[in-house]
Amino acid sequence: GHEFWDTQPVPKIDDKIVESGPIENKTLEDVRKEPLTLPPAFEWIELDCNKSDELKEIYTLLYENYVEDDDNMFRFDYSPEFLKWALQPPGFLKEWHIGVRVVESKKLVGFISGIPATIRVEGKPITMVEINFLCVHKKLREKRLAPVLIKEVTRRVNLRNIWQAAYTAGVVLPKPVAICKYWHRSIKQQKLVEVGFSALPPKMSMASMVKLYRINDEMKHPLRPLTKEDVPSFRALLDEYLSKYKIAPEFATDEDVWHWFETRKDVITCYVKVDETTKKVTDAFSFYNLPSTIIGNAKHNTLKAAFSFYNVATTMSLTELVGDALVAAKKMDYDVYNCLDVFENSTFFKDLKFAIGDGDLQYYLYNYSTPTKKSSEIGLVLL
Ligand code: MYA
Ligand code: JJ1
Repeated sequence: GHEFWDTQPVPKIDDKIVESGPIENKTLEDVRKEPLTLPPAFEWIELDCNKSDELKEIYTLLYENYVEDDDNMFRFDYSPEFLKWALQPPGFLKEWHIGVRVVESKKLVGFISGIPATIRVEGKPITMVEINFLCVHKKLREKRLAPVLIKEVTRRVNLRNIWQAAYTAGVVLPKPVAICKYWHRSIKQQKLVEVGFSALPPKMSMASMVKLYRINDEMKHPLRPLTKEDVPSFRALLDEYLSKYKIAPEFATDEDVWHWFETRKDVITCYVKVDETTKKVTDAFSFYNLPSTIIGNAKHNTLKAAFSFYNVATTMSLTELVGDALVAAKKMDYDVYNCLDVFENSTFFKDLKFAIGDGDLQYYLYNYSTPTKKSSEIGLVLL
């Protein structure tokens, strides 16, 4: 049983869902006006990502306590600049960047965040919050602090008259709308083997492995970084492309697109191909930078990973486009390129020599039931 999740407006694990819509309908009057009660040693705070010391506190909590792989060999290391980008899109609310401090020491021991987003579910745009970076300090685990953080963010979102959320997690909860797999493309073979990210196949030498995974030095197509001038046509391309998927974001303004796709060093990379005569964007790849701390390795401290974000191909195959993304990632010194089996991504895994990972990513909606989706019907990537 799920003591907490059983009380929430989410489908039960074995519900068979045939129609789409909200699970419950509430109004502002139903929403509690005071913050949830924390145990007396703790207090609620709002974190301001524009203050470098507060941003650094979030960074440090996550650096030491956030998501690890199943064997506790790697832990995500989201940089402060990345967190600022992820938490401050147009229309963000500081009141949704929620921390829990120890009253006496002022130490940050819990965090959860929300950002506003419009998500289309089977074509219908729904105003939602995207929840991410839920984290409880390792020393305070399994004390039911996570449900309090989740209820407090829910309350603050509800107070803004928003009743649905989207989130992803590596764990299975009631009830995934889709179960997706991570796939990985090796770039720096030797290092990946040395840190235990990949195993050298039994009958293979390092030299033949390096040869197998060789990547060109130059891109095959004339792609260059996205500029502000490209944004209106890129937004149109993206919007048209995303409308094919059963769950996908709506980038409502040029400002949104520029926020999410402007190249920011060590955060996000976005390259486009522009038609010479019409000046319209016809193709684009993007990936974000999410390194992991390598836990307890004498030789290497961090694994540099690029994560596939949004890719749209119209004048070349998706395989060729992502092939060029791999060229860019190699040039930028990444060790590995990671990708979910969302979108049409499964169509290029074999040709581009991806291998399946040992991690799943479950997609969830809060207070919205809709039939279970295949991973290829998902058009949403959360950070
Ligand atoms: S996913 C990333 C989550 N973070 C990590 O994995 C980092 C490392 N782990 C930790 O920091 C802790 O283990 C966490 C749990 C904080 C995850 N999502 O306090 P507890 C349920 C939702 O005793 P702890 C991301 O950020 C668990 O099933 N629920 O446990 C998206 C149990 O409930 P139940 C989770 O280990 C987050 C209860 O918590 C998760 O100390 C989306 C136990 O609580 C999880 N990842 O802390 C959040 N893990 O008894 C939901 C465990 O019922 C948002 N649990 O089984 C919902 C929408 C809200 C907004 C709505 C607005 C309309
Ligand atoms: O990165 C992941 N797995 C890797 C490393 C495994 C280390 C041992 N557990 C992996 N490697 C094998 C593939 C290899 C690739 C190169 C070529 C040869 C083969 O499988 C996994 C994903 O697969 N990552 C995680 O488990 C991290 C957590 C994922 C859940 C994220 C939840 C985020 C929530 C945000 O809201």
